[in-house]
Amino acid sequence: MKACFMGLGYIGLPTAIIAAKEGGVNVIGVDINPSVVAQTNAGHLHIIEPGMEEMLQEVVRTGKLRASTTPEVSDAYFIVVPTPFKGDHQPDISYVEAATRAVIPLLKEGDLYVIESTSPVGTTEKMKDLIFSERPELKDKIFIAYCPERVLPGNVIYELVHNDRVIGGIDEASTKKAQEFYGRFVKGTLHPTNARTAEMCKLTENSSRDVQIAFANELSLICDKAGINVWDLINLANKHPRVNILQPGCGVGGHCIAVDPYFITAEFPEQAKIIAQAREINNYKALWCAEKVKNAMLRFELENNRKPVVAMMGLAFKPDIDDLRESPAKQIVSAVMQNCNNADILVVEPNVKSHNVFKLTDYKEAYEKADIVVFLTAHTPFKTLSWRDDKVILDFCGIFKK
Ligand code: SAJ
Repeated sequence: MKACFMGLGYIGLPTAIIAAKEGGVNVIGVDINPSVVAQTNAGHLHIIEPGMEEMLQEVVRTGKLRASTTPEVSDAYFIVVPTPFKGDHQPDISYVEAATRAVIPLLKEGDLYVIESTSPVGTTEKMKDLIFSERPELKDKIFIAYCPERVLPGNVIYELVHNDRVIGGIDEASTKKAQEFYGRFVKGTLHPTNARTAEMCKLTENSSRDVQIAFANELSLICDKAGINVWDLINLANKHPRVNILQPGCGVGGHCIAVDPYFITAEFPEQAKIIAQAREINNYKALWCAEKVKNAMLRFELENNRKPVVAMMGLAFKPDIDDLRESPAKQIVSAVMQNCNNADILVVEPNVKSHNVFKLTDYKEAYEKADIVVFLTAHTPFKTLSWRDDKVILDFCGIFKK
């Protein structure tokens, strides 16, 4: 079995590696970026994922995985490219289409074609029509399916193998064929459905989490006004056997949860009211946090006749990772720095050695020096610090839960 993975990013590359290592598949990994191809062939992991580089080195050494800028004739093709936005949060499937066009000339009878990229509902059917318009002789002779991933960045090696997956073919034979392939390395259950449901399922999962986080963030805004500790409140409400509220934070970041809901709102604006509102609340929370910091700085200056030293604790989009993509913490730090009037801002991110924009300070040193401490990301080391009454502490991510 030879498989061609179109896209060697945060999902494509780990899936290609695991398919090669655990699935006994000969993999050709394709990326349009020659540097990604060169690094992959050299056994160097260009993404951030603990434990993955060793696995890459093994599959490159044993010849099970090779990277290239062009696809090759295979038995199965996987489209794992980004689906960004164009204009006003309208999903752009042009990369999916370009990757599909690149493999169309290589397809032969009996092949499997799978889209993994997060995609608007109907994308798999669109690509099916594109394939058959170019290669009408393959109609009913190849297998086409949609199979989204659901791995959590930072825990990809485990989750790629153990998570259940949803597999939706354009017909039952396609679903079965895709199940057979994923069964080579997935130990979780492979749930069969149709392509449209599988597409919507991926969008639903991330929208569901976004809505739940928005609920927690909304509670934090209400509690701030009402003089109630939101952490205590949620803890107590969660003692109810059927209540399970998530944690508020400084916004929602990353490339998935803050993005995927727009794939639904763009297509179903009349129906997707809660989903759209959740996006607004989670975006607003970051602006609200930045305003809180600016107000605290102003108050400090008025009361002390000098500018404060401010420690901004955390840049990553979530705890204990070094991934700063689409991070609300980073957005808040930038907003505060733009408005700081020369106040001394110490930026802390213990998971990153250096940054091209921010000069980083050790977390203990920053905590010691600062008049105002702003907790943005709940990194574990921050939890070793003790509460200080002599500082203004803005705890947006529940380090002290005060
Ligand atoms: N967050 C909160 N409060 C919480 C939980 C999370 O504010 O109680 C924030 C985080 O700080 C972060 C954001 O939400 O800024 C997203 O983090 P996350 O851990 O919820 O999710 P991601 O983006 O790392 O991964 C998600 C996962 N989806 C779900 O949990 C439904 C993952 O399983 C998906 O594979 C991934 O998106 C993806 O690739 O789609």
